[in-house]
Amino acid sequence: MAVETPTDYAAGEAAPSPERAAVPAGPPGYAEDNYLNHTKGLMSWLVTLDHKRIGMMYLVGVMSAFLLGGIFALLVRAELWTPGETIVTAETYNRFFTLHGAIMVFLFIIPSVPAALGNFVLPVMLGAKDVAFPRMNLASFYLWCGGAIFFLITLFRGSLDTGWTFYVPYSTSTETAVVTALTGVFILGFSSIFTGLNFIVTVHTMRPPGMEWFKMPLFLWAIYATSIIQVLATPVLAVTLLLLAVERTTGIGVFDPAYGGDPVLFQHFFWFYSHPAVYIMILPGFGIISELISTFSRKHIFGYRFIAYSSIAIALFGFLVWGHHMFTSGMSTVAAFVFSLLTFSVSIPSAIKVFNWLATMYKGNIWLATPMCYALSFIFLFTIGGLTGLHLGALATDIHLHDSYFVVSHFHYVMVGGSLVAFLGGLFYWWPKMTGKMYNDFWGKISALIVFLAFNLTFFPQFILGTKGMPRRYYNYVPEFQFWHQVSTVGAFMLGGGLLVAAVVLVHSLLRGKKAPANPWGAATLEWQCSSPPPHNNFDHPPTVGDPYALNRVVYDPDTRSYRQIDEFSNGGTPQQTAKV
Ligand code: CU1
Repeated sequence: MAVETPTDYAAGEAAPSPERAAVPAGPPGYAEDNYLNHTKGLMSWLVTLDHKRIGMMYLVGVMSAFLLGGIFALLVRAELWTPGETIVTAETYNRFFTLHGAIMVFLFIIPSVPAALGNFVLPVMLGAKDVAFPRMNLASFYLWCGGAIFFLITLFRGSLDTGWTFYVPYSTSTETAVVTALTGVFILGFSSIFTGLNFIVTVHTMRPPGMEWFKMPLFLWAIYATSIIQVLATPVLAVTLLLLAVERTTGIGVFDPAYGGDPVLFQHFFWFYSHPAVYIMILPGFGIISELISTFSRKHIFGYRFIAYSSIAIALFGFLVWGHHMFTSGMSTVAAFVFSLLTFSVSIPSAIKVFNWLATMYKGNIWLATPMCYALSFIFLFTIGGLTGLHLGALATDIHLHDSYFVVSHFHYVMVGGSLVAFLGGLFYWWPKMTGKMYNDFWGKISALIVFLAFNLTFFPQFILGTKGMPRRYYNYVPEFQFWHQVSTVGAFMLGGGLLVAAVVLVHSLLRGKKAPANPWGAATLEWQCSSPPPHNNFDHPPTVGDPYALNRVVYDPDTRSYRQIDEFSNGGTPQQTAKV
């Protein structure tokens, strides 16, 4: 994909107002001495304790995993172009969809926002120098690498064909490398627990004076709620996988009926983690969207406390609904009814967020920069994902839709339309802060548009297929399903193209982008008060802690052609106010 060399890479390019126009090279706020060049050499990165560098290393890691998982997704869609064999055998196909799911869930989505973006942003946004335990932070990263290595070994040791859920009894009998993969997930679990623990302690102990709980940006509330789930739920998965590995290697009966075990027990244990894990994957995305919607609507976030409390509510309610994955596994009607009711109740805090975002945008001065395009895309796609969840949470319709493509589509609307799109929005939002470089906003928007259209083309047909009875994970299908499968496959390759455009835009900015100002978007949270990229210790001067959404206090200064906090104008000059609240 060739990207035309633009003449200007500044934030405000193609923006509606001239005040948001280009920032000249080397604007105020660009730090010549920053975390990227503070120390030099490969070793200075490998043993770094700087949360920003660890975040960047995570970013490289999770993006590599995303590329690998994406390749398997395209192989799955290519195979489904025709019924029966298109490119590979049924056995290979089972490996493809398993590896796609396992890599995407464990190596990409779970660490993407918290460990990569969160590591970089959380301390700076909080006004802290680093996380509470920098050494444990580095250890988390190396645990992630260890887990990734076990996944790579799995690929070369007979691969894995159980589905990412490792359901028994098949996972105790398949010839593929189940124990190697389980070891990988087990190690990744510890990486996730350590990151969560670190963030909880950081939020409790590292807040600067004035940063009260209800002055914390909503991204921090979301990361905090996510961390609680990571610490409380992940050990259950670890123990479950350990039991499965023991059963597989020693034949001690836990889950497999052939050894006297109970397979439904595995499903209970697995989903006791994996439903909350869905919130590990989506809650940080909610946090990003709250920041983007407020900043790019130039308005104070609507319903701050409701959004903050709803994150905590989702984290707690998320632990009570795991049974909705097993309505057809032989559960009593009473239990199924209770799980269904609780499932509906967890949709309330999610809906609260969506309504508050819409209310924030109402009468806002909306700036359609690349991150905002991803945020709007998120609201649309996540809402479809959420609403189709109601069909699956309702007992009667779930019997029909269970294990069909409807579930596949619902899950991807939440995980890709939700988590991935929010991740991309956050990446485009914080990219100038992380790298000190501005990207081409026009091509960024094009990537957001392609991703949005291609995503719907890929997954909307799957709702239709699922409703008509196409089961998930099947290699073969009846000829009447071929049309929608082909539409979906075309969409998937377009989606790959859209993501490639996004990647080219970002990489291109590293090579040719203009230097970023401290606050290219005019946001009011603390990470924009330090220079871009931030200095080694984040802040040269203690940041001014205030309302994180008081966008009327961030004004455009035409003399320096960048945004500034209003408090900085102490010389009596009247700054031009562009923020409308
Ligand atoms: Cu669930």
